Amino acid sequence: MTTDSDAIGQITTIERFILEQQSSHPEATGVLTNLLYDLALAGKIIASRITRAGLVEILGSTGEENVQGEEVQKLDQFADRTIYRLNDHTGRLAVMASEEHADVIPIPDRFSTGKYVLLFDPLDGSSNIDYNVSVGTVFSIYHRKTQDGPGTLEDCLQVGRDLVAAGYIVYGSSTMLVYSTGHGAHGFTLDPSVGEFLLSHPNIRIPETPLYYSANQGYQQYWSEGVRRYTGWLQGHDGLRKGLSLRYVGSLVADFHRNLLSGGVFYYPADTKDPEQPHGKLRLLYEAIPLAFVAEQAGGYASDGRQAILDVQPTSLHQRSPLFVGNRDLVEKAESFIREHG
Ligand code: AHM
Ligand code: MG
Repeated sequence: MTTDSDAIGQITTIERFILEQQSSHPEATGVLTNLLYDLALAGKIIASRITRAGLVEILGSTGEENVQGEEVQKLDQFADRTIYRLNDHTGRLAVMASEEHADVIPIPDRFSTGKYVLLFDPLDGSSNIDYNVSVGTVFSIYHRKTQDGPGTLEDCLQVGRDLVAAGYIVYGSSTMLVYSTGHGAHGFTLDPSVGEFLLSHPNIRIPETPLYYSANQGYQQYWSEGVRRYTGWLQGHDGLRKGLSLRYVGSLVADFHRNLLSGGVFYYPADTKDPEQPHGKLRLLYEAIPLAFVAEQAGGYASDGRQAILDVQPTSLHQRSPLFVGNRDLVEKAESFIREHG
């Protein structure tokens, strides 16, 4: 990671940073600024609930009331509902879509619609919660394509190159928010004592010398010849270079975030283990595209093995895609192994 030395020593809240970025765009109306700020607020609310996750059995289980008299929801439902409720009434959005919902989420009739579209995975990797392992929220923002009225599916199925902003919040040993509006990728760490995200990683650049590769090698038998050979290459089997170390959390945001800061590649390839999911597990709209955007903004690259993720035209809301993301040269190497060996 490289940082702007100028910024070190200064304390910049995410609110100030977003406002300063807006001031370099005189045409900006502030709507995007407020939308991003509310996503940061969602992150704080979700983070505070996650830190109490282990107390669920003490405080009450799902469907019951906890000691504060609140209904205890599953955390992914809680995260989904939090993001929805912060955004349904603001007049900024035409429509939303979430990994937790089969269809697009309309803005209720009683509220006005706006010019942006918000897509999100409210709590990715939530199966890790029970083990106190990091999870994340991923979000993408587009301009609506339809002119006015309620937003539609067409507004949600946009190519990643048209993104206005994207980012994620990782709930780890600290809570961090990383986002980009197409002017670099910037990271903020939540100071829980004051409840503010503070700029900690300005202008993130993926280090040129990578440290890690990340994939679920337990599924290697289901991978194509090209992906298996690529894995051998990452491990240094050709003897030309030192192999990379393996790190795999099994929580996409955490795996992506580590490799963004350390250099490396994450991949979840197409596999044959589930004939219903020939394109692998990860969702193009909610996971692959937003992380591809952040990766490119940090000097990296993301591919489905054949083409840039950001160039793929989505055709359905919950479409799955293979994903290779990280240092550009490592991802391009995956493409070349797949071109040659399938
Ligand atoms: P989810 O959206 O149901 O949480 O699943 C996505 C998660 C990712 O966070 C992670 O990269 C992947 O599933 C791990 O899958 P696997 O257990 O097959 O390695
Ligand atoms: Mg997910």
